[in-house]
Amino acid sequence: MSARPEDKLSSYPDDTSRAYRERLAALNVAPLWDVLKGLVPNEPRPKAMPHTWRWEAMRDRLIESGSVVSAEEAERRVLMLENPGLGGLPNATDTIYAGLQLILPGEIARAHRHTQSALRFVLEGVGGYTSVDGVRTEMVRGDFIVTPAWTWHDHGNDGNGPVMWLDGLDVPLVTFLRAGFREEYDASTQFPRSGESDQVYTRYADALLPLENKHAGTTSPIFNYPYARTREVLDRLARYSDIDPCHGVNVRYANPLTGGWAMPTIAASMRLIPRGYTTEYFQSVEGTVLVGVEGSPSVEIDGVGRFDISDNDVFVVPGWSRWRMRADASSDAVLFAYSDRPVYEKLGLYREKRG
Ligand code: 1HN
Repeated sequence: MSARPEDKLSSYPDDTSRAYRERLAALNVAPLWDVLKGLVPNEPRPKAMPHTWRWEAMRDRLIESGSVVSAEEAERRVLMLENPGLGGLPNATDTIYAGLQLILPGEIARAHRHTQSALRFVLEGVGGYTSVDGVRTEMVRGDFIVTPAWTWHDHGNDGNGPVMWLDGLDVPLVTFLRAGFREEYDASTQFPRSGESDQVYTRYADALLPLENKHAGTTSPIFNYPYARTREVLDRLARYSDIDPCHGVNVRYANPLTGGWAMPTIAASMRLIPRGYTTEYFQSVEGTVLVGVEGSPSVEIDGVGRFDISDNDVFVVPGWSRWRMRADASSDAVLFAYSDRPVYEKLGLYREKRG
C-alpha cells in the first residue's frame, strides 16, 4: 500500500501540530524547522555508493547488445551505468552520467547535437572514428575525446571488429537546470573536412598560440587528446618531476587557450601511480568516475574498504569520500578520471581536504 499523507504526519506529537501542518500543506507551504538539518547539512551526504563496473562482465553484455539492437535503431547503442545508491537513476555519481558504447564494423551512429557536453574515453577496438562539427578523428584506446555542447557529432567504425568506449556527460546537471535541447542532423553523417584534425595540434598543442584567437566557445579547440601523447608526458613527469602526494604523477586535460579545463562542465585527468606507491588521502565535494588504463591500481575509501581496478573497469568514488590510490608492486598504474569539478569551482562551491 502506498503511504498516505496522514502517515507522514503521524509522527508529530499532538493534534494541534498535525492540524497546523495540514493547514500549511493546503497552502503549499511547509515548516523549515522540520527539515533544516537535512536541507543544510554539516557536510555533503551523496547518495551514490562506491561501485565497480567490471570490464570482464560489462564487455560481454556490451558485445551482446550488438545482437539486441542495431546502431541505426538505437541511435546510440549504450549501456548506462546506474549507481546502485541512486534508485534506478541513470547516473554514475549523484551528478554525473557514464555509459559504455558499442559500434560494430560498418555501422553509423547518426549525427545529432545537444546542449549536454560529452567526453569519450576509448576502451577497445580499431577503426572507430567520431566527427565533431565536420572534423573527423580516429578513436584509439586511451584517447580522451571531447564533444562540446551543441556541436554536431556522429560516430562510425571502418575497422573489422567492435569498437567500445566510455561516454561521460553532464546530463544530470543539464536536466536539473532544465537546459536540455537536441536536434537531428538532416543527413546520417556529416561530410568530414579531411586533414583538419591534424592541423589542430600544429595550431594549439605546442603552446605556441595564434596571435588572434578565432576559436569561439568555452570548450578546448583540441578535441582528441591521444593516449600516446598523454602517456609520454606522464612518463617524462614520472622521471623528472615531483609526485603529487594525493594525485600521483598527473596531468589534466587543458584548454590551451585559457589554461583551464578542456570542457566547461567536466574536468578530466590522467594519473600515473608508480609501482608500490600509495597516495595520501584526498577528499573533495565532487563525485569522480575512474577508469583503469594500465597496471593494477586499487582505491581505498576510508571507512568503506579497498577496491581493485583492472583494465577498463569503471569505478565511482562518491563525493566527499576520503580516498587514496595504490599501485601494486609489479607495475606502474594508470587511471583516467573525470568529474564535474569545474561546475563547483565556477559557483564557488569547490572544497577539498588533503591528508
Ligand atoms: C549521446 O549523444 C551520446 O553522441 C552518447 O554518442 C551518450 C547519453 C545521453 C544523451 C546523449 C553520443 C549519450 C548521448
